[in-house]
Amino acid sequence: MTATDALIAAAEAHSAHNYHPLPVVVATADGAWMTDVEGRRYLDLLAGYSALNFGHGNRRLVEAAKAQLDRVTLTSRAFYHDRFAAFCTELADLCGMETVLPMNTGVEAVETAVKTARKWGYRVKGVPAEMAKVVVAGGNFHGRTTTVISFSTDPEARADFGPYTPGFEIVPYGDPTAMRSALTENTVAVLLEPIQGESGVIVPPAGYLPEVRRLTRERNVLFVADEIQSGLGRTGRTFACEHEGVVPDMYVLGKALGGGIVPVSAVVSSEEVLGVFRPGEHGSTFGGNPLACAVALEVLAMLRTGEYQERSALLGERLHGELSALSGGGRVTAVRGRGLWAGVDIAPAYGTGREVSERLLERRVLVKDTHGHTIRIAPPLVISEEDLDWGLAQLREVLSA
Ligand code: IF1
Repeated sequence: MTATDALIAAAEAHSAHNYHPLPVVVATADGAWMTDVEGRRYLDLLAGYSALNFGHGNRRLVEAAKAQLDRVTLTSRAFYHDRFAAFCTELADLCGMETVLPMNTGVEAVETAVKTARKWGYRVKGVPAEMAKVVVAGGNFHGRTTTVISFSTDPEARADFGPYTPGFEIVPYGDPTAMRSALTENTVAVLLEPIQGESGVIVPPAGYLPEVRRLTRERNVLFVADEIQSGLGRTGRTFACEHEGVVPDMYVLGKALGGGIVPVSAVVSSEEVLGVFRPGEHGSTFGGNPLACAVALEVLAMLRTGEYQERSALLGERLHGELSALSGGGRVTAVRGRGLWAGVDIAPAYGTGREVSERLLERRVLVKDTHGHTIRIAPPLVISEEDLDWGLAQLREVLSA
């Protein structure tokens, strides 16, 4: 029995089976590469679902974390700490907004956004108590808490977790007419991914996001953009909304904000919106902790120059150019995405997304399948051109075998 087999068997024996991982056991990682317990190196084209935009073991981020580890790592929000003001100021500045509420995981930030919108609805918009509605899109993925899966349209994410939280309307993604019809005087927010990740990297029709922006402004409804996966350089811009010239009322951020080192998430909005909170009305043990702020401050410094966004845009052209060439051969039925982010639909006759992922694993390339016949490609933004080309060559080989 190899070390890989032994470690997989032990993991499966003592953990809930809420995942079906590929049979690889990672031991170390650096940049765009991970090394398994047998010493085999793999090109990481998943990057922790965009939590690793800056690559594994990014020196600037590791140094920032190490320095903070020897200072203070947790104070709770019962006290201030000396990284907190800079984190909030710099993050608000990156977003072009005023106020930050820090949390840890993405879904906590989504829950915070829903609570904020509801409270704003009651205290500012004047929606009658308990009547607030939030409009979401079919095919959404915003996390896995009970409230958030209450408005999921994915049976796997939702089944047998009821009773579900009320107060959500689901409309088809990309349909402005349906969006317009769904907005009522009790609607407090529209919550959308600017590009739907889990659904298969679904880019909405041009003009959709600007129309949602227009409608929500016209009807005094908060436009909440979940940029947890699409944001922070992934699509070639700081935020995916920028591709359509849209600025939402609220950004929901996570994943790469923590540099792939610590969970860091946040809701960023105006003082009018986030000013609805009074002390004691919301919080989190680890939200905005010194270690999280130290790492996130370095992430923000790296994003401020725009170099990672430009790199994602440039390498994204290479990625989509190659994928479009592949889609001519009949094995790939569709390619979607922006920047260094793509969803690739595999022709059912050829295989499932899982089967393609397993064949790529044999060639030392790691991707993730989703919804049967789609694979998602999201390399660290630091991937070299030659590594990207090599990874795509393996995909070409797998699809032409
Ligand atoms: C898993 C999916 C991706 C997200 C958006 C909020 C969250 C996520 C747009 C919640 C998280 C993660 C969850 C992770 C796999 C991954 C994922 F397949 F689940 F859907 F990326 F597409 N908004 N997405 O993508 O953030 O609480 O997880 O920090 O659950 O396996 P979180």
